[in-house]
Amino acid sequence: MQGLFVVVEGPEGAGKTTLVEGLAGRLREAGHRVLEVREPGGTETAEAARALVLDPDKQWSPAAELFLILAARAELVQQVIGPHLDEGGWVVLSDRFELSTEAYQIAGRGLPREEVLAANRLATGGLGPDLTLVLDIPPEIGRERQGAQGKSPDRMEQEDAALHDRVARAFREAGGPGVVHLDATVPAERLESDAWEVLSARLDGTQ
Ligand code: T5A
Repeated sequence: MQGLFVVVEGPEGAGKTTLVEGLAGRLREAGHRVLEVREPGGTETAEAARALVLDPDKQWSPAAELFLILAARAELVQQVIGPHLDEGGWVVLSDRFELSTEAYQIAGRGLPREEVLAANRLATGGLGPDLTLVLDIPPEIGRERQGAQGKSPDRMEQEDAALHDRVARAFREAGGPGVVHLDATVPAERLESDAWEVLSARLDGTQ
């Protein structure tokens, strides 16, 4: 089997991290080698960029925010994701990737699409997911779930509801090769089994 790059995407509090953990467990039980990463993050320098970009006490222009995220992505792809996929046999599961840039920096912040996509290509060297699972959820339900966790909001979570509505719409309308939408308003166990159905079919090569 060649390496398979799978990304879980969606608005804040949609259940991405919970789903990535659940799918990683199922994949390991099925005998697959799995690498779990999150974006931004996944290397020492990418985690440093994440801390800067999500720090609620810092202010960044939209372009500076983009470049911090892409700096983190370039490191993660070059140092971690690329080498694992090159080895073959690995399933890489990422909590967010480039669709988040389309949703937050292009739809949310209003940065110009073509320039952002070109900069992203430079950061990734053209590497993109084979399968993107988009968790569909109204932003207010995601916010409620996050609120119930009692964590203090990061810089993105403090943005106004209008930005999060644009982000959520971009995720809802996302399409193209390898993009599959899942209803994330259902209980976590149900979402995991729906996602597993899609992923295992992809692994079997039947989709
Ligand atoms: N960013 C990122 C950009 O702006 N551009 C980019 O290009 C990239 C890559 C990253 C931030 O960076 C920004 C976007 C983000 O603001 P993050 O922590 O990865 O931050 O993203 P969040 O969405 O903030 O992560 P969360 O951890 O808050 O949300 P998750 O991962 O979607 O949700 P999860 O699994 O942690 O679950 C949240 C709560 O809901 C419960 C869980 O138990 C938990 O309490 N839950 C459910 N409850 C009911 N039903 C279900 N199905 C549930 N699934 C989980």
